[in-house]
Amino acid sequence: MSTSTLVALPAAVQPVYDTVVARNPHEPEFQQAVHEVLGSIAPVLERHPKFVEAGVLERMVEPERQIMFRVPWVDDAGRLQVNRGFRVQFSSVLGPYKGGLRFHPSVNLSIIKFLGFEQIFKNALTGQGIGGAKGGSDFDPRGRSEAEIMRFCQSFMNELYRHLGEHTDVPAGDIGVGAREIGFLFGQYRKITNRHESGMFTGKGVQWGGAEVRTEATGYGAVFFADEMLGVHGDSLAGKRVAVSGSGNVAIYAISKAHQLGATAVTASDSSGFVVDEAGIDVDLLRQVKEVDRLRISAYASQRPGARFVEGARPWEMPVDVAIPSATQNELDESDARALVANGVRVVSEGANMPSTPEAVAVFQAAGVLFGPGKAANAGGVATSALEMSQNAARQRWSFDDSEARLREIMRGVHASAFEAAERYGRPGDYVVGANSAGFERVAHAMVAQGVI
Ligand code: NDP
Ligand code: 2IT
Repeated sequence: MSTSTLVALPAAVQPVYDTVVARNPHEPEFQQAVHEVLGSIAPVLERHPKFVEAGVLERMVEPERQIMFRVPWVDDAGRLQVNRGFRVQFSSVLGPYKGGLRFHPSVNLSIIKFLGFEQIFKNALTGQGIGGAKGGSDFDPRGRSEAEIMRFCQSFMNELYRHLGEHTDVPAGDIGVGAREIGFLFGQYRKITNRHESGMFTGKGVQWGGAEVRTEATGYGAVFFADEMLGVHGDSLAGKRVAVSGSGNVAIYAISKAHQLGATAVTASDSSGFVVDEAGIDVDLLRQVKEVDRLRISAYASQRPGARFVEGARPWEMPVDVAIPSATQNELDESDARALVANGVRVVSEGANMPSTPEAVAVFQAAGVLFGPGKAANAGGVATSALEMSQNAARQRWSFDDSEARLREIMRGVHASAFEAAERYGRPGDYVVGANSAGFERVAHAMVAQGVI
């Protein structure tokens, strides 16, 4: 994505964007995320002059606090390694900072800021009391032994712990941070602080303070969101053909729930290529390959009769009714969107954060595709994290079925908020405008009420 290809912003918000670009010149992903929100909210500012008087926008695009730190550790060969750690605490106006940690070699300040910025509005949309944050490291877990991963996590927490706490900042997982890493991170926090403070991390193992359905929640939620969008048109996911990208936490549970609702997910992918399985992706095999054996996605095709591996390509060339991009940012570009539209796609529900480029979103919207942006469609993960925080605070444990029913209800609410705001601002069916406006309104009202902080 280059910023020159972005559509012009309304005059009321352009100066804020210009300042963001001038202040953060080497942060293209952060600029992209800000541009996307600013492109929706000029009518909201017009309706609420107080938001302008209180400088809500100018304050919102500047994180409350940004932490960067050294993470030294020793690998199995006895060599010293140094990584960079990040935590961007973007907004605490609605609750403690909340958002995941990403371990991936591509992580830099721009990526963490884009994710933290998105998180503010996503978390607001859930209706729960959680602020927005993101963190992580450029550490690459791939090919590392379990002992190396543990030492890295311990060193990372040796610095980050001082900025966390159940009423301060509550991380969770994201790319490269799953149950294993959360265990090591939580363990080190407990050791340093001498507190078993369950509510300082979400995504914990269910045997030690974790919540049922948190593991499944993001993928399940993205599928529920697709079903909600179809429901407006008297349709449902049953019988639909679905393309999913990624093969990690979000992808696995999106595929699983799509099957439970009567659809067939025919693809999964990783950064090496994608697999096609016309019979429907076998979730147990996918989990075995990716989460237990930690192999590349091609291993799925070699173990599953009838499946094939397409090297170096993305699943968007497949004819499908529904696409659920669930890998990473900007993984679906304009030509991918054109291919999907030409092949008859009707619904796109973003499991990942900002997977579609702005040009791709424009193609979907011009073609009348039902497009659910990540900050609405993947909000089920963080919403279930907030349920985990509630359970930790009350020292309770809710059942799987009860938790899933709550998730379904939350996704209904997220959809309804985005749908209703889009209508209110004269853009019926535009979930980008709807999600941005509804999330922004909630945050902005709170910022006005709490003064210039
Ligand atoms: P995982 O680490 O479990 O899986 C990530 C998947 O995406 C892998 O298949 C990985 O393939 C692929 N991927 C990662 N980076 C790239 C890249 N640069 N190019 C191509 N493929 C890539 O992460 P999650 O499933 O947790 O996260 C997936 C997306 O969902 C992210 O955008 C994340 O921010 C978002 N998300 C996650 C939530 C959660 O609760 N976990 C909540 C809301 C959103 P490979 O192994 O080859 O790298
Ligand atoms: O992007 C996201 O919403 C997440 N990675 C989950 C954050 C959380 O705190 O559960």
